Formats: sequence, structure tokens, C-alpha cells
Amino acid sequence: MPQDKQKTPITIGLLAHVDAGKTTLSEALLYRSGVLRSLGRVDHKDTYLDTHSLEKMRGITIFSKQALIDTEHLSITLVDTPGHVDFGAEAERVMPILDCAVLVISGTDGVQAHTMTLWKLLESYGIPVFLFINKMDLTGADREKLLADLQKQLNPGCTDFGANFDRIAEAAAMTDEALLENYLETGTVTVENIRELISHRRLFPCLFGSALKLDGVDEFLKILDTYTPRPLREVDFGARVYKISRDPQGNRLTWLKLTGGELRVRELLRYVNKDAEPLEEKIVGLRLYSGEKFTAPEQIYAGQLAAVTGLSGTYAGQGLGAEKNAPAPALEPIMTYRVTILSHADPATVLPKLRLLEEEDPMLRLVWDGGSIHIQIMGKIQLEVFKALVKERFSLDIQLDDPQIFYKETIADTVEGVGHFEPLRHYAEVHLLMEPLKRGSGIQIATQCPTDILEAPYQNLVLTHIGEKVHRGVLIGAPITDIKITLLVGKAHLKHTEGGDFRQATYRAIRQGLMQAKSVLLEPWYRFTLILPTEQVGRAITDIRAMGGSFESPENSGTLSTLTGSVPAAELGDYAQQVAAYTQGRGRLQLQPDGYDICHNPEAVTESRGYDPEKDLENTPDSVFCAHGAGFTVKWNQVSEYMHLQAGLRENRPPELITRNLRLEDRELEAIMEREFGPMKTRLYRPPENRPAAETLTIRPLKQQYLIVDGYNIIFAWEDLAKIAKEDLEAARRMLCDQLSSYAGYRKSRVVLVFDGYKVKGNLGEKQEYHNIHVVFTKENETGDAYIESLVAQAGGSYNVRVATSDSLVQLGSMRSGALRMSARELKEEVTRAQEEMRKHYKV
Ligand SMILES: Nc1nc2c(ncn2[C@@H]2O[C@H](COP(=O)(O)OP(=O)(O)OP(=O)(O)O)[C@@H](O)[C@H]2O)c(=O)[nH]1
Ligand SMILES: [Mg+2]
Repeated sequence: MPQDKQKTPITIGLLAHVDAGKTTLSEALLYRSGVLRSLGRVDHKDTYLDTHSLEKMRGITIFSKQALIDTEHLSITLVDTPGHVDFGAEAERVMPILDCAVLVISGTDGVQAHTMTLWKLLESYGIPVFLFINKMDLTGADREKLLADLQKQLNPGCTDFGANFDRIAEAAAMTDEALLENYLETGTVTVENIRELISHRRLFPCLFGSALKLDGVDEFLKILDTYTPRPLREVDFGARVYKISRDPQGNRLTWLKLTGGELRVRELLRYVNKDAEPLEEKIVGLRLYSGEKFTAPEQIYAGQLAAVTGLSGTYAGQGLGAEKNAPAPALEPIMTYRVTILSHADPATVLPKLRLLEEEDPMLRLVWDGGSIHIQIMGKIQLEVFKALVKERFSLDIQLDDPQIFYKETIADTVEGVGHFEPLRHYAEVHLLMEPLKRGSGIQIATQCPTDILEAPYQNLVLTHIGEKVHRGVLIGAPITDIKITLLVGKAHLKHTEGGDFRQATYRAIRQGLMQAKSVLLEPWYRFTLILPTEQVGRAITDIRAMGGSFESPENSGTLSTLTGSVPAAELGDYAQQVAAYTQGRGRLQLQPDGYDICHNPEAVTESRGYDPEKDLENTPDSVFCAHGAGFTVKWNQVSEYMHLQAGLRENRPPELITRNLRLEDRELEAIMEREFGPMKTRLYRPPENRPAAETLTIRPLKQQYLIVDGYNIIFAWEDLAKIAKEDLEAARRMLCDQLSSYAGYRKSRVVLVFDGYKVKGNLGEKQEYHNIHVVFTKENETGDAYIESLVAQAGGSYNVRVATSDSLVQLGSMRSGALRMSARELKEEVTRAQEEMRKHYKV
């Protein structure tokens, strides 16, 4: 089997709408590169990749699978994906592990609705794309028209790579100004230039051919070998898990791509499972699969894809080591069905079995509502496949009925949810800020809580509890989405806070927040393109209106017209068939999933569900407080009268009541700062973007933090800066300034960075503004320590002031004055955490 260590490992995914010829192209590439001695055919059920009985039966790919191919320079893992819309999610989940993609276009069908869906996904994952325009052997495939269509509908950078190098170079130069200038001067464009353009998604190589007739396949291998961008791999261990499955012996396989470092058999892997429990497990075996066969190397390297045995708590989408978890997939099932077990079996024993299938396909989401099992599913074909899989794996017959649209809920205003959990010898209180986000954002999690109010480990617990489960809305109990949940403040008890207390308080806080908010019901929508005879546009418009949809003005091109717009998935039913019927087969409806948006008939849906959030005892919005040694329940709408911490949002209570203590302290500190540094230029509190000014008034700025940093001490304590300082002290200073400046901006913290000028002869000392932070160089004979001490002493024992240093003298001094101290390591952690949050928040 291939996989030569001298060659660059590359993962390439094959994507397309159903029947475009992905599996046929895989077969052709395997055959022409010498892996296969004979050429199999989908139609003969003997391909290398469509091996599952269900795939052979239906003649379509259902599960993504891989094959290994070596070209002259590359060691390629080719991932074939299913093209049917029902399995779109299966195709999407391999995207995070692709170095590049091959989008197959059927020469007779051109760009389809599903091609557009895939194209947009590839764009959002930033994956370079090659295009293979297949089935050119069939009549009706028009090369010029197809290329023009690709350039118009996908990207103007789609370029025919079937031409000679000069033509390719010329076309490449046209996509980039600098390159064009150089090309006009020197007449040269290098292969490296072209790879660069492909890697930045400016250029998309296209090749026309026929996978079935092996036409263009050798050229395509050559193009991939030459132009596939060579990714840089990280040195530190990192991996992305994209699939969980079981081999015929029942071994649990974790499919992952190593993005950095190496992985060895018998190595211990430390990671955190879905329930946030830390695990340490041994890698029992590594497998490099190609088709159904595999080799078992002792070690794998960055860039390689492997199935790993020995891990029990991994899950699809998980990031290991330096790698972060993958973002939530964009394609998701929009229907739920009720599962009825026809065989004689106890539902309690069936559920864990079905859970195995759920783990292997995260898009099959099971919901147990206490009485029956429901399953979320993409469409009819997936439903049939699920039934057949249950039969094959567990010999169980099931029936799926009662299809329903899968709704979601969100909020329209900003609220603060409070949860308190204090039965005897328990304690936790949590305040969460809940803000609406734009459609499709999902749930975002952050903290604004200073660690001196709630220690970092407790904060992490709260953040985990927010993220660990699907929280239900209060309209119909549907999952909530598009909300940013920020930990404002929280409180633990020195003795009584136990493991599950913060979980209870967090869940209750979310529900309490939802009860106060204006909730909004969301439903799945489709973007549609309806092409039909012009005289029937009127009829179509009436239908779309009746469905609660919207549309743009129709485009007329002679006898045919095109109507585009959006419609709720719930109303669509068999409209595609209706179109075919009333246009006598001349009309065509194309659909693209368009995510969730405001429901067109919320009253009807809410009424039909009859959900009462206060009766949903598993998801209660109420809190538990303690009096005279016994816990008692407080209704959600009275929690604010009992809670132990002040509200982060001002609500209707007199402001002085809430802010009295903080304000005094803040003002005094501010006066000291002004004496030292002059009036403040930046505002303390920046309202989040997109929020109208009036609303920001209801939010009280959190306690202002002051951070005094012992500059040189930190530079020499942080390894990265120390290294730089050895070469160039000024550069290290500048880097520290930059990091603290962005930290100060994000954390709303006032930062004073002090550099010791004690030994510098004739130095007069200097105070500078560096963006939003103060930088102080002390005078000759004035130590940094002394300056810091005097600054802290003026602040007079405020817990809002922290001093960051590893110098024990300074630490001692500031402790005496009452300020909190931070070690260099703690500062590093804080700065890094702020950077990560910022990245998450602004999605940079
Ligand atoms: N004429 C012609 N037929 C082709 C060509 N490539 C594939 N086919 C046929 O198209 C049909 C679908 O091919 P597949 O390779 O299964 O397509 P796919 O994209 O893998 O389909 P899914 O995996 O189900 O999404 C089969 O009947 C192939 O024989 C080609 O170049 N020319
Ligand atoms: Mg296929």
C-alpha cells in the first residue's frame, strides 16, 4: 500500500451532487495511479469504495470512505463523500480535515443547487478547490458553456488547466495585480505562484474529462501532483477527530487527521470527553485505511489520516492537543420522526444501541422525551438507510412515523438570568448575560467575571455547563440558538460548593433568563429557484405566498421564467411534484437549505405543542435557597429578591443600591490614575457593537480593573519574550505593549506598564500613552518596585488593583498595601485566555 514517508501527505476530498461521478473518478484515479489492477464500476457493484451492502443495493455512496494514492510528490488520502442531499452532513463533516477538495461537476447537469450548497461550505471552511468536469463523453456536454457557467456561478477564477503552461500562467497572472505586473515585465509565473493563488482560493483549476472512459484522468493526477498547495504542518501534537465507527470485530475506531506532531502506538493520550471529564488512554493501534484494507504503522506523522483504536471518549468534531473543536456544522437535519420498535425488545435496551449509531453519525440525533424515542433526520433516503442499519447491526425492526419539523428558539432582547442552588450543604450562584446574536451564530459562550470574584476553575465549570447540553427554550421546549451567554458573576461557598452545584445553578440561570426574555420561534427555510413556463409564473407566485414564502421579481428569458426566493421547509411538502404536474414536466424546483429564521406561523405551532415551561420540571427556571438549615424553592420571577450577588443588569431597582460600594472605590482609583496620567482618553465601557445606544444604558459596566505590570520582570519570565529580548530588547518591549494593549481593550482593564530605569544614567523618567495603556519608564535612582509600591499604596488596599510580577519583593510590597498579585504565569494565562475569547468573539 502506498504512503511514502518522503512524500507530502495531503488529504483531498471528492465532493459533488449525487451521481456526478465521484466514486467513478476515485476508481479511475486509483486505477491509473497503479493501486488497482482492474477497473471496477458503480453499475457493476464492484468498486473499491462503495463497499457497503446498502451502497451496492442503491448504487449511491452513503458513507464517506478513503483510499490511498501516491503520485510523484504526494502521498494522497482521497476521501470520497456521498452526494445525496440527505447525506450532505456526512460530506460536510470531512471538510475540517481536508487540505483541498475536488468538486466534481456533471458535464450534462452543470452547476446544481447542491453544488452551490457545497461551494458555499467549501468557501466558509476556506478550502482550495480543483474542479473535474465529468461525463464529457455524453452528448449535450458543452465545454465552453460549462466553463462560462462555472466562472459566473462559482468564481471568475475557474480556469481551464487542460491548456499548456503558458496559457495557465497567463490566466493565473490575470487574477492578481502584483503577479500581473511581474508577468508583464518578466514574462514568468512560477508553479509556486500558481499554488499560492490556489491556496488562497483565487484560482480554481478545472479539467474536463470522463471518469468512466478514463479520459483526462492521467492529466488530472498530474495537475493534482503539481499544483496542490503544500500545507505547513505544526510541530506540536494536534489532531481533528472527524468520525467514530466500529470495525467488523466491534473495535471502536476514532478517525482523525493529525494536524501537528506525531502519534505513536502505546502512547498515552490525555484529553477531555464530551462530559468535560479528563481521560488518559493508551493508543492501542493505528490504522491507515485504503478501501476496506488497512496497514498498521507504529507511528503516524502530521498530515496523515488514521483510524485509532483504544480511545473511548472521543467524538466527531473534537479537537485534540493543540487543535480546537470544529465549529458546529452548517447542514443539519430539519425533521424529526418517532421511532417505534416492532421487534419484541425493551425500549430501555434499544436506546443504548441506537446511541451507538448516533455516535457514528452525529447527524442522526436521538431525542428521548421520557416516553418515546424521536430521531432527527435529513430526509427520506436517510430514513430508509437508518432502518436498514438498525436491522443489519442489531436485528431490530423499527418503524419511523409522525414526521415533524424541527424548530428552534432564540431571544429578541438582552436579559440577565440568575440561578441559585443551595439545598443544605450545597452552594452555587450564577448570573448570565444573554444577548441575541444574528441568525446562524449558534450559542457563543464567554466570561466577563473577574477571577477575584469567582475563581477560574469555577468559571470554567460554568462555561462547560453552558456548552455541555442542548438547552430548551420556553415557547415549545425546542433547542435555543443564536444567543451569546456571558458569565457576569458567580459565587461559590468555601465549604459547601460541590460537584454538581454549578451545573444546577447554570441550567436554572439559563431558564430563568429565557423566562424573562422575549422569545422567538425559528424554523428551517429553503432558498428556492423555480424555473417554469412564463405563463405559469402567476400560479407559482400565488403558491409561494400561500406557503408564507417571499420572492424576488421573476426573471424572464423568453418562454421560460425564473423565480427565486425563500420558503419555510414546513410548507413545502411535495411541491416539487406539484410543479412537475402543473407544468407538464417543464418546470423544475431547486432547493438549497438556508438555515433557520423567524417562523412564519409561530402561534399555530406554539398552540399545537401546548408546552408549559413552568411544568417542565427537568428544566426548571426556579432556584433553591436556604433558610434555617433547609432548602426552599423560589419561583423564577422572585429570584432577584433573594439572590446573593448584585445584578449585572440594573433592572428597576434604585441604582445607588446596587453600585454604591463599587462606585466609590472606582471613583477614588480613577482620581489617582488621573493624577498620575492625566484624564482618561478611552471610555471605560464600550457597548457591544450593533446594540442601540438606549439599551446600553441598562447595562452597568462591570467593576473597573486596574492592572500594574512589572515590565522587565514579565519579559524575562515569559519564555517567548525572553528569547526576543536577548536579541532586541526594544522589540520585546513593543510586543509586551501590544499584547497588553489588546488585552486592556478587550477586558476593559486599565493597564499601567512599568519599566525600571533605575540604572540608566541621566534618565529623567517618562510616562507615555501606548494606544490604550500607560507606559512608565522610572527615573534614574527610582526603582520600578518603588514606583509600583507607591502607586499601589495610593490606591489603598483595593481589590480592583492587581500587580503582575514574579519578583517576590514587589509581590510582598503590593500585598502589604492590599492589592492582589499575579505571577508572570498567571498573567500569561489571562492574556492568552482573553486572546482566545476575542478570537472566538470576533471570529478572526
Ligand atoms: N457516461 C458517463 N457516465 C459516468 C461517468 N462517470 C460516472 N458515470 C456514471 O454515473 C453514475 C453515477 O456515478 P457514481 O460514481 O456512483 O457517482 P457519485 O458521484 O459517486 O454518486 P453518489 O456517491 O451517489 O453521490 C454511474 O452510473 C456511473 O457509471 C462518465 O464519465 N461518463
Ligand atoms: Mg459515490
